[in-house]
Amino acid sequence: RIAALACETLDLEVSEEILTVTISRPEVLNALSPVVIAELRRVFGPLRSELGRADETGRPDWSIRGVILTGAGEKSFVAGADISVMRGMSPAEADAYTAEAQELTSWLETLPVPVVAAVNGFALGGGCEIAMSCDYIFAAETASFGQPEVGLGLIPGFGGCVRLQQLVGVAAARELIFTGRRIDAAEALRLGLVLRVLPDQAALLTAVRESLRLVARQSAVAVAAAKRTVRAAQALPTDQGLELERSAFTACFGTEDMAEGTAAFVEKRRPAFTGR
Ligand code: CO8
Repeated sequence: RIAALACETLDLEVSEEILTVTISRPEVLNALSPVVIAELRRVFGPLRSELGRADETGRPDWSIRGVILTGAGEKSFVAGADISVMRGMSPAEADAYTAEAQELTSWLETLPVPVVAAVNGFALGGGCEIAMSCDYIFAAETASFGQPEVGLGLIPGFGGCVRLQQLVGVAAARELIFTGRRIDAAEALRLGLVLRVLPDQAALLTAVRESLRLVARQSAVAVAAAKRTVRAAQALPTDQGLELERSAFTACFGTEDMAEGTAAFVEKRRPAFTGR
């Protein structure tokens, strides 16, 4: 149903339980206009509330086990917010635009399945920021990253001041944001912004798909609980994080998947998970 959504700026494809969302405005290096943000919201809003939800028979919807977010073409992932549109905005319009965009990044973080950014080229400004709201980033060797907003008289407004320091530490985040300089994939890997670098776009998409195929073999309900717990723990002191983890861990003992996964281990067979 998601793949059938008609979008002007997104290509949607579902294959082997993996949804690929390709931001496609190649003429402006896939810059994020308000239309792109609105269309991403139309995809991820419903997906967030539907995935994992049980139907009348109690069967949860795990028809999508992972999402790939990428950009069309080889040159760019996303070259930031659309500067031509943004420059005409009033402060009130900019506030509404950023509120919608920021909420979208929270949706990506709270989607009950992993979202992986496949960064094929430029990931600048809002492009770097949307990638950082994914669970992890794989990049092609030709990718580059940066927060160039200060060169436009702006600051990162799509989560960059918050998430970049979580990934690379506060000093590196400050230096990148204050200078606006671009870094290549190798430096992004060294800093911890990127998890893996692949030689080209084809290898990149294969590697991301492989990672999500591995996820799809695990218990969906356990992966969702793990994603939820890791995110919540980021904002908590250690003791409270441990408490939260314990209660999420204990809750797994009430799932069919825990009974199945542990039985399969003892019986030396592959588990047949139902996601319940
Ligand atoms: N917005 C609008 N148009 C763009 C953008 C952009 N962000 N990036 C590129 N384009 C357009 C260019 O204007 C050009 O159009 P045209 O052919 O009509 O002249 C076309 O894309 C191709 O770009 P270039 O000719 O510039 O290609 P180059 O290879 O020479 O350069 C660069 C590529 C280095 C990526 C260069 O285009 C560039 O610097 N782009 C802008 C990068 C940038 O500053 N991004 C940050 C924007 S601000 C931001 O993201 C704030 C986020 C916070 C709010 C988010 C809410 C969603």
